[in-house]
Amino acid sequence: MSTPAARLDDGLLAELRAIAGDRVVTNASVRERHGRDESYHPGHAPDAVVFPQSTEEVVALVRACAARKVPIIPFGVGTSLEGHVAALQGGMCLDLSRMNRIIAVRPEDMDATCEAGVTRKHLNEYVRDRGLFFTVDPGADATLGGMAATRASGTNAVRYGTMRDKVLSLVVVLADGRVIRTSRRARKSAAGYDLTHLFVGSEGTLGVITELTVRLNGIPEAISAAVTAFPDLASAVDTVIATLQSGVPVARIELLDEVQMKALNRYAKLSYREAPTLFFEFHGSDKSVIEQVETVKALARDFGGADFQWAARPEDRAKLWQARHDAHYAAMALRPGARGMATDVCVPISRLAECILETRADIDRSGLVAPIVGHVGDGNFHVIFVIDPDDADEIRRAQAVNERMVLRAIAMDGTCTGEHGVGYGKIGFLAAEHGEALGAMRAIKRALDPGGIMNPGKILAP
Ligand SMILES: Cc1cc2nc3c(=O)[nH]c(=O)nc-3n(C[C@@H](O)[C@@H](O)[C@H](O)COP(=O)(O)OP(=O)(O)OC[C@H]3O[C@@H](n4cnc5c(N)ncnc54)[C@H](O)[C@@H]3O)c2cc1C
Repeated sequence: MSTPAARLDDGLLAELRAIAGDRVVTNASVRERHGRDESYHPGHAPDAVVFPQSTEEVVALVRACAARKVPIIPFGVGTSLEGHVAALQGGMCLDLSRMNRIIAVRPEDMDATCEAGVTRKHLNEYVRDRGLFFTVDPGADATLGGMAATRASGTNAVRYGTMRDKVLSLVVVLADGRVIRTSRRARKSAAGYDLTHLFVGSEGTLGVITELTVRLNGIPEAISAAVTAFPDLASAVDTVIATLQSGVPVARIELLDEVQMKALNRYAKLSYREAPTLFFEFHGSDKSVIEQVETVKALARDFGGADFQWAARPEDRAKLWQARHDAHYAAMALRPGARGMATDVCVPISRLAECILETRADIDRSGLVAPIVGHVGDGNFHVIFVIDPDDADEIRRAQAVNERMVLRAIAMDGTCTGEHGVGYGKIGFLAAEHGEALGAMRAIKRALDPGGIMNPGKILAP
């Protein structure tokens, strides 16, 4: 694969300005903000940030960069966690946030077509009055384009699926400026290669997503949430497995370990028990929610879960889930001045208890501060290492625990990342996970981006 060496020079800058005018920005603070995500990975500022307003503008901007082999890094709102938006070789950052029109909502088909810069909260506010919601919830108010590009999921994927399940069709500007639509709106299709799912999870390395059609769901008649603490991590995870095996269509089932619960209590002035805890949410009719709750309550009791705290009113539920979504920032607050190194793995559910327990023991042996939280219904969990960014030894120890955790997950037939993606942080693990299949991925990259200009240095090492 050829490596783009070209920098964005004054000649190209003039061309970009002829296309997008004063929406081409070279101010240092804007460039720096666009070269880093929410992770601990060092940022790399792009040479310019451009804010396109239409697919046609994206085409013109991509063509201008492609002609000079200048890198292009698509950008949503920068909430990714593995160094995804770092401009490792400089180039043009394409910030899609001004492409934020909701083009169509079709209640009868339960889908919506949006520009890539629409955020999930924006879409949800827009469709709520029609009794619909967009289910994928990674906590952060990310763009749909960024969520598709990272194959994001989050708390209610256990019931409703991830971006892989929710994206019906994409409009993509390829690395040479050609525009493709990956599929029609039909709920299913057997017509040719599945390009939609090729671009979902491609992290800006194959093209720029400018438009998405996503599936929506009906807002359930009844929603109820609950929190319950367990004597140890194994009992909490066993409750998850028993819940899934019993067929209860639980909408959310989240694990927070005792370190995370302590962090939450301190951060949000709450008074939860500082023990491994499960957060649940149940969706359905009034009758079915009551049935689900009773079943799970009985299962949890078998594993020592006690003191179910219920939240049926919307404001109480919002408070409960806010506490869950605050997990990252609560962990940071355990050590003022620290930075978060968030990492995730995912394993088959039957290996989840083993993987979490071995990882918890490894963290404890390392002497690091690192809560575990997880979308455990999917076998997915996160470790948030709370590290001193100036302490090289501490960073090294955290990276070593992370590496052991990832290799443990892969050895259990799991993956190095269930939802955060690869960026450049997890790039070193893909060979262990994919083996020969990595060669097929390289062939796809070469075919769609022969100049290697699309977000270079991500997913595949140059
Ligand atoms: C506190 C916190 C908690 C989180 N929890 C979760 C979680 O539970 N589950 C989860 O899945 N994620 C989680 N995330 C990460 C999640 O927010 C991001 O991965 C998100 O999906 C990225 O969207 P974005 O708009 O911020 O994209 P960015 O971060 O701007 O970009 C992400 C990647 O997508 C590419 N990209 C962006 N837009 C486009 C486009 N239009 N076309 C092509 N490529 C594009 C970029 O080049 C980059 O590689 C969390 C993040 C934070 C900060």
